[in-house]
Amino acid sequence: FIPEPRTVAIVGCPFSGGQPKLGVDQGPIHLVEAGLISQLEELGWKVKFDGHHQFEEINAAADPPIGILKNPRLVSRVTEAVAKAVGAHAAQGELPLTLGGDHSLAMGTISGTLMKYPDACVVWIDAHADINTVETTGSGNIHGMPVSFLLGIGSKVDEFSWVKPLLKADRLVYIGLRDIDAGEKKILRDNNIKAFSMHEVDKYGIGKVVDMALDHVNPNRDRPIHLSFDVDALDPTVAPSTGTPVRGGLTFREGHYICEAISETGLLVALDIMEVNPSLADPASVKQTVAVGCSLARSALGETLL
Ligand code: EXY
Ligand code: MN
Ligand code: MN
Ligand code: MN
Repeated sequence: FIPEPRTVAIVGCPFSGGQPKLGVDQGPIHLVEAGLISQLEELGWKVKFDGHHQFEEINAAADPPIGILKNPRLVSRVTEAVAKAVGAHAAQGELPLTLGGDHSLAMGTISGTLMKYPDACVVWIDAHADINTVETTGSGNIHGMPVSFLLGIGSKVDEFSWVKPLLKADRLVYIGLRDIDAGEKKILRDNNIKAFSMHEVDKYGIGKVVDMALDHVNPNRDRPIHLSFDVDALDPTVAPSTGTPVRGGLTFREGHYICEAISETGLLVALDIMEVNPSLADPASVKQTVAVGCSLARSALGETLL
């Protein structure tokens, strides 16, 4: 789907409004400063980067909660801008690589991908399902909700009317889950959404899990793939600098294997690296987490071990 010369467009999103911890907005800045652009050029990609996105600011006073949802206007406007940016890069045949920032951004990135590729499937790598609705969210943090908006489940919020329910439940698959709210478990069951938790990773091994995941969303290996990778899917010993770490996660190799296997399909059209928070944990842990974010991106974009 990506014509030669293969071009990756970096969409740097210094945004933290989908959750309460400061610092995740610095994730994209650290990833770029760690040398991500030259690393991707070394893999043979043409890299477009015109600076991190500047988002409109809406102060808290002008953005009171809607129901339980926190920062709703800010999250809506930022993610709508991201959808347009990602959609425009995809329309030009470029592969958008969105650097977060919190995972509410995926409401924008996946909307943008589906504008250009309506039959795309989504592979969501995360400790969490991020599928709470307005009815089920306990926190009101929108980074725990983007998938429900993309699927069009739960009651609608006017502020988010721009999000079209373009994602079908059978075009979505999860790997790495281990911290799912009760309401989310019911949503996954009721909508027949395929999910490979850490239990299945332990049971079958990551190779078989990725095969099964792709067999589900992409049986003929002909649909475009959007890979949305939350670094908290990795074990906290591997990616410590993230806002909602959960023990028992993917190893370094399991995380990279997923990216390599998707790269091998030749079907990747968009990539998100999300939830790197350089203000959490000690400097060595920050450096390690940022380096892992870069190496996941390289693996997804074709870096091989041999
Ligand atoms: N399920 C919890 C909530 O909805 O607040 C935690 C969500 C964490 C989401 C992180 C980004 O993946
Ligand atoms: Mn751009
Ligand atoms: Mn997430
Ligand atoms: Mn997560």
